[in-house]
Amino acid sequence: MPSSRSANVARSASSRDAGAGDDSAHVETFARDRLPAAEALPEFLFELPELQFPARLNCAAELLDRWVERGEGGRLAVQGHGGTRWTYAELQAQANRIARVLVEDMGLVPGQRVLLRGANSPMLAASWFGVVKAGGIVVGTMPLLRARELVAIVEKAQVSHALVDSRLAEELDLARPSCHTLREVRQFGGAGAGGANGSGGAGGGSLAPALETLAAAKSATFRTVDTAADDVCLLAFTSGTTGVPKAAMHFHRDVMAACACWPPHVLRATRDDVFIGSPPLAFTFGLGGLLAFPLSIGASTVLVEKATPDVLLPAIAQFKATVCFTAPTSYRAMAGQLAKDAAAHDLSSLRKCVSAGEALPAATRQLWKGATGIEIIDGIGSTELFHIFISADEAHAKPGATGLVVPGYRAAVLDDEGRELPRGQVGRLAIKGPTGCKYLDDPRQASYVQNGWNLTGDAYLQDTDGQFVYQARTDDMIISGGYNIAGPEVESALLLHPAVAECGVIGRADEARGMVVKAFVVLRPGHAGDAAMVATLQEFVKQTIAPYKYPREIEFRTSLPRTETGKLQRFRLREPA
Ligand code: 3UK
Repeated sequence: MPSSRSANVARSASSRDAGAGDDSAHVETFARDRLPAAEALPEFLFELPELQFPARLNCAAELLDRWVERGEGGRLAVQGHGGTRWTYAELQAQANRIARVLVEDMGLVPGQRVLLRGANSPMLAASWFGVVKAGGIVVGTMPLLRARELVAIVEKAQVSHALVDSRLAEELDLARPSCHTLREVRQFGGAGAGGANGSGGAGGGSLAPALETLAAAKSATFRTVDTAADDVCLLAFTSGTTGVPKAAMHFHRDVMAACACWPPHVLRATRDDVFIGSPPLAFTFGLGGLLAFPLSIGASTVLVEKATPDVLLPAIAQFKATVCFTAPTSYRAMAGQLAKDAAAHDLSSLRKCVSAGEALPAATRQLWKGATGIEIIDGIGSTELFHIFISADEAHAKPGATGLVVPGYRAAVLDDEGRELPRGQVGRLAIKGPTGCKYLDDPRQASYVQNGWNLTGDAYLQDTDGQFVYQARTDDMIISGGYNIAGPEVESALLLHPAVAECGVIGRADEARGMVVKAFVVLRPGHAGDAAMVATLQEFVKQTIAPYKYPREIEFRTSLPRTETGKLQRFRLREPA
């Protein structure tokens, strides 16, 4: 640890009421010291009775230990590739062993940041709980991140420890020379994992024994560190497009608050449900939907690696999954595959489907319903607020709208001066609730949080039914010839045309009109991207929505740039080809 940091820790430890692990000799207050100042925080609402949290709370104890203590340890908790099936007791035992490796072999002290890296798997889930049980702070990383992005994360979070799936170790190995705070790295899932020597597999330069080998030698018991409800347990990095990444801090309480709001009020899953889906556990959409939410009700989860649509469909059938979490484009692609061969996959177990990450086009909702009979539960969430705050269950689903505010939260549409707009008018979406934005030491806190509201950066309107209707990211509104045009509305119109597989709409700078609406279109197989198709699609949009919104330019592509979380990267479409 650099000496400047030690000095800082010493100073803050004496000046602060240490939260985590009062029973431990030493605690790092790095995260606590870098919380936004009180006046920069959003207003927090804890009105619901289920949001009355005790002062001491460790979310791993709530989500995992509790079931074993209650005699439910024999219930199935998590499944994965290669036949892994762990009960709550088995998952707890593995997490306990990993916590012991972290503390006894790797010297972890509560409050230190532990980088986790791996595709979704039972071992990644056990590692997540191992860190949180030991009072550490999880720093999740998206599987596709490159060395330079990992360096930025390690620096920002002052990461000292890492647990890495050996198949993703290479980029971290490349990053290592620039990661001065990173002292202890162990790999899991390698060829030697669980064996006697266990070098940790592929990643060069790693001589430490594999995590599984170290864990196997430990006792399966571990006393979960007694943390404060407002100790940080997670740093969730936002998928920002430029510059220094932002780290959204989440308390133990935030994880449990998320479990208490959207899941019981909108999703309404039961303890017999089998959850499955695609979002990585490094993304809070995945962490909630595929780990915290199922375990909060004693249900089970299937952690599938790289759950692209062609992997997810057979996995739903194989595991008889009942609740699915994925992004709109994934539902669209899966519906396309089912249209080709409906009998190829037995989806009869599936009963609830959740979409988030970007707006769900009405056409995609319709296609999925046609293919499966299931009405998708759409929901908007964010990394800053941990999970979904506006959503609609099957009965309230309204094509083209995101839904109603989730119990526990308040939502408003504000004008540029921060005044609430009447229904029907487009403005900035503003949210308050039990969770809220707390960036780690970041001036950008002041743009996300204003006057106690979390401003998500989305342009929305509230319709006469109270439903919130997404327009666009506020930066993505297209202003053309004096009109405001929301790209996603034009995309939704294009997606209704049978020749369109995928599309993205942006504003291209234009001398005469300020911006012109430009569409990038991926056609379904068997259609030609020629001048006739351009004219056909333009005419189709004019017949579907107000004609001035039609795309004056259409460019055909074979694919569109997307993030790992399924979001269209509009900024990349704006770059000159
Ligand atoms: C957009 C949506 C319209 C919107 C997320 C569920 O996506 C999540 O978090 P991110 O921080 O992005 C947040 C932004 O994504 N968005 C997400 N869902 C929708 N837009 N309709 C939707 N249903 O711009 C929002 O501000 O990556 C989603 C749960 C947890 C999450 N972190």
